[in-house]
Amino acid sequence: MNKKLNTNEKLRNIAIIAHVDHGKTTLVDFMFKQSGMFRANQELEDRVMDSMDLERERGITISAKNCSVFWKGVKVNILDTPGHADFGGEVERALMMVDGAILLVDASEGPLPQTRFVLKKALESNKKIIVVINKIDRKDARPKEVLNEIYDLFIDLDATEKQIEFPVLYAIGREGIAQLTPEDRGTDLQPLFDEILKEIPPPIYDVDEPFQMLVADLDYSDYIGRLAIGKVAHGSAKTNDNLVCINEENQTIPLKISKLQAYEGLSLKEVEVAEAGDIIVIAGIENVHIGDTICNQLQPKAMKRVAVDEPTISMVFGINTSPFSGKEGKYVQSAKIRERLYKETLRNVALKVEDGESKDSFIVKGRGEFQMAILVETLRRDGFELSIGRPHVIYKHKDGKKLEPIEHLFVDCGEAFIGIVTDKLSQRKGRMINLVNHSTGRVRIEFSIPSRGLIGYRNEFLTDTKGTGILNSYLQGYEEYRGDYPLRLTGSLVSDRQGQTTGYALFNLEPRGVLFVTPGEDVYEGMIVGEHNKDNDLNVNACRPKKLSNMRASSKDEGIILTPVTPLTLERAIEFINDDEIVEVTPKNIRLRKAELSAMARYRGDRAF
Ligand SMILES: Nc1nc2c(ncn2[C@@H]2O[C@H](COP(=O)(O)OP(=O)(O)OP(=O)(O)O)[C@@H](O)[C@H]2O)c(=O)[nH]1
Ligand SMILES: [Mg+2]
Repeated sequence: MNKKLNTNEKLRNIAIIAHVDHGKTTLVDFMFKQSGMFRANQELEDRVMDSMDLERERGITISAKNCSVFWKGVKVNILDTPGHADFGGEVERALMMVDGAILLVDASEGPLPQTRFVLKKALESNKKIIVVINKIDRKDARPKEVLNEIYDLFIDLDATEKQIEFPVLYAIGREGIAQLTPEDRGTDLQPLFDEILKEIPPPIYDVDEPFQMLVADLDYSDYIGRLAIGKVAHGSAKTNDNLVCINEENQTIPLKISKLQAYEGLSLKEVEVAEAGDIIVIAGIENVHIGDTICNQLQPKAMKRVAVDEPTISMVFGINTSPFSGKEGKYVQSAKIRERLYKETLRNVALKVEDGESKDSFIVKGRGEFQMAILVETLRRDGFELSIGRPHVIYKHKDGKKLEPIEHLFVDCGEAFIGIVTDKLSQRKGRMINLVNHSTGRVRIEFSIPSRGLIGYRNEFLTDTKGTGILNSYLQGYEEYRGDYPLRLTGSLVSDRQGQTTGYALFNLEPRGVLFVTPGEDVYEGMIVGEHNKDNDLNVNACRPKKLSNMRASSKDEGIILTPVTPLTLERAIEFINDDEIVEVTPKNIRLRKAELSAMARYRGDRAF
């Protein structure tokens, strides 16, 4: 083929990738501040890219976001990505748009499971990597060893010789400093910016090709409708241009660009012309999906669709069928929930939604229970009421065998906890593959364990290790099903009636287990009010009043001191429930309940969900 390739020297597109909390968003803050995008006296919030409410509250990045800075006359588009394993789909999506990546590694923690995942994705798509060993200000920083571990990781991932010759920088992201050796005393991020301009290739395009762009992200604006985001592969486009969109079925759908935007700093700016290599936002098409190609009408040519990793867990979402349904939320109908869930899949490549067995239920598939919890939390804040079932892993079948997803799990904990951790993980079909004792009082243990064994384990692990243990895992692949084990060793305390809880009743229930409710809460028959400390369910009366006198309201039992109740978070609720239980979610409350509410029907063995 006769290709006339050219490069756009005025542009660089990079993604920042790392394990969770290694400092990506903080580094982007300082890249902003130092590139002069902000006036000297302008206040910039910390972790400005974490703009969603949930991100700010939890201090983590959930969705990948784009921004741009100018350095020495070159526009650098920066994509900040999440480091939590459940949002790995966002990283895959971000990598579709860039020519290189900054791999950030904590100078003390070294490469962790998600470092491996993101690096693997970046190497597979042949991105140029700049390694930045970050947080060298930490007292326990060990930059030289960490660098060796990074080399080992590259080798382990079968990097080519060229890929292994990566440039390395050392940084204190939180102070906006990068330097070429660990010993230097840097003052700013100039070495990092210079390295980006030098090492990350400018976007390459074919001068003879007309406009072509792979849709890597979608957004929505109430004013201009659906927005398609991607890097212009070849050619250029102007507002009002007539183009086509090629979808997965290879159909071409005509479109007219109603608005063209590009990233400038933190916001979008309308542009006349989109040039080759830039990351742009196109308005003017309603029916567009991630992976589609937007291109010229006369020579429509689809780009290769990027395959992203398959979801590993599934959960049933349904309407709220509790006696309190419709009291606390704005949206309760299945049509609304359905519409909202399908809309979410347009934005999130790692999420799949299917209609469920009944018209009021939907099967949502994703990468982990945390991703699910975040989705449910988002819906809840939007005013939805819904019910959700226990997460299940997605099995595969091959040659008549049932295969299940297996994780490689890294446990870091105090020596004293080796026993309990190993014990619990082997109950869940985990196999120990390595144990390293650093002689510092802490150990690192590696396990190979079915993904289903980790559902519901994280909370237990934190309790078992007194809050000091660290758990990390990555999906290793599929293996033959390792057999059943009991899901939860405890039963539930289930309310046998509708009413309001009393301190008196709860006080008397305390010896039976751990309670989830406080006095004065509305409960209904079939609602779970606590975890039973035996393995069976127990129907209880949580509303029993103390002998009533005229003087005292039944829910105010003076003189009773109850053990404080830890508020139920969504994650805890999702991890807790058994197969015959569901979580009721409303904007105001999270309740646990039996799927079948009637104690009589449960006794007879009827099935409701
Ligand atoms: N000691 C030290 N701490 C840092 C440095 N940079 C960031 N941190 C801290 O590390 C924590 C995580 O920072 P973030 O920037 O949110 O990390 P992230 O990689 O964006 O996290 P996710 O997006 O959730 O994956 C914060 O508490 C930062 O203050 C650094 O250079 N030194
Ligand atoms: Mg972040």
